[in-house]
Amino acid sequence: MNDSDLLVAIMGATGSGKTSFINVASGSTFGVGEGLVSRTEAVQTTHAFHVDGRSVRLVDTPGFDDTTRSDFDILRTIADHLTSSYKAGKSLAGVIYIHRISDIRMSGIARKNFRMFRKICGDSTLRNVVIMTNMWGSVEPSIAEAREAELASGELLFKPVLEAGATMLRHSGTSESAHDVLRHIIQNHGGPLVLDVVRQIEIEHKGLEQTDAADACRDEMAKEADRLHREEMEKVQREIEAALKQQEEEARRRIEEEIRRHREEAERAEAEARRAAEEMRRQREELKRQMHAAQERAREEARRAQEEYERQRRHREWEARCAAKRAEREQRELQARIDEERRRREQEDSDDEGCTVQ
Ligand SMILES: Nc1nc2c(ncn2[C@@H]2O[C@H](COP(=O)(O)OP(=O)(O)O)[C@@H](O)[C@H]2O)c(=O)[nH]1
Ligand SMILES: [Mg+2]
Repeated sequence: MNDSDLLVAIMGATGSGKTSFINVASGSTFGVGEGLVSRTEAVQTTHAFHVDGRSVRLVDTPGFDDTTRSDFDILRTIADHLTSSYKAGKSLAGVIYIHRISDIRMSGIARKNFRMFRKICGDSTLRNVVIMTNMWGSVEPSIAEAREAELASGELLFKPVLEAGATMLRHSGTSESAHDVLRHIIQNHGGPLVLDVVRQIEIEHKGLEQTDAADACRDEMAKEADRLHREEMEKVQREIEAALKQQEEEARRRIEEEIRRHREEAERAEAEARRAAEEMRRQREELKRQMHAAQERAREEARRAQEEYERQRRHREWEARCAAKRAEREQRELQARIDEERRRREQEDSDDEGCTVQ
């Protein structure tokens, strides 16, 4: 590497398009990530290429959202590289921070990357920092322009760095556009930039842990721990609520089941009572019917007995009449025999008077 090469560091979240920008600007073929999937990235520097007759090299840096490394590891990787370059006398001409204009809003990861970028650079170097927006082709131009204006005016977004000397530029995706951005940095180059993290380590002789960037890193990690803790607490809370809800649900189901059982029992008892009443009514009807039949039978029997009695009475009367007639006849016969006997005696007596006893 030639000492007169201008180094430009490219920073931004993973997936923001750092490597793509570097490839299109320098003709390199560094590996480009797929979407937002985080890849373990190292710091890598391109070969030298020319912009407006100046020899430029671009430094690709990992974003602070690597899934396999801590933010502190990433900071160490970047800081080690930058301090080595500084010690080797290589001149950092500027820094490009990339932000996707296609993002609907600035995500937590994007904000974290921006905060880390600010602490790594510090305020004094902002005069040659470019906030570069890309992916303009993915958004309706009017929407993208409105977003750009919002990013440039937001107190928590890019406004403070723009006010402190940084410039906001667009990258359309072509090498021309990439060179325009680099041209701005070259033209603005007024001597080597010593980033805060490098100054604190190499000039103030602080350990990496004592740098502002390390502080920011700890803040970020604390925030992350806080977020995870909050998420964990929210998850526990949700689980408790879900468990309570389930308990309530089960209690409600039990009560409903109890009510249903009671209702069924009541309905059964009611049906039973209805059946018993019906049975009683039926038995009463039957009894009435039987009583009626018995009365009928008794009346019939009485009628028959009366008839029988009448018949027997008539029969006895007839017998009595017969007996009376017979008795009358026998009396007459007896009277006749008596009369006969009397006549016969009188005859005999008269006969006896006519004849003398000898
Ligand atoms: N549409 C569009 N996609 C881009 C652009 N730059 C990068 N990408 C895509 O964004 C994804 C991440 O890009 P990459 O360069 O790996 O991002 P890095 O993680 O910051 O290095 C890849 O799928 C790229 O193809 C761009 O200017 N326009
Ligand atoms: Mg990359």
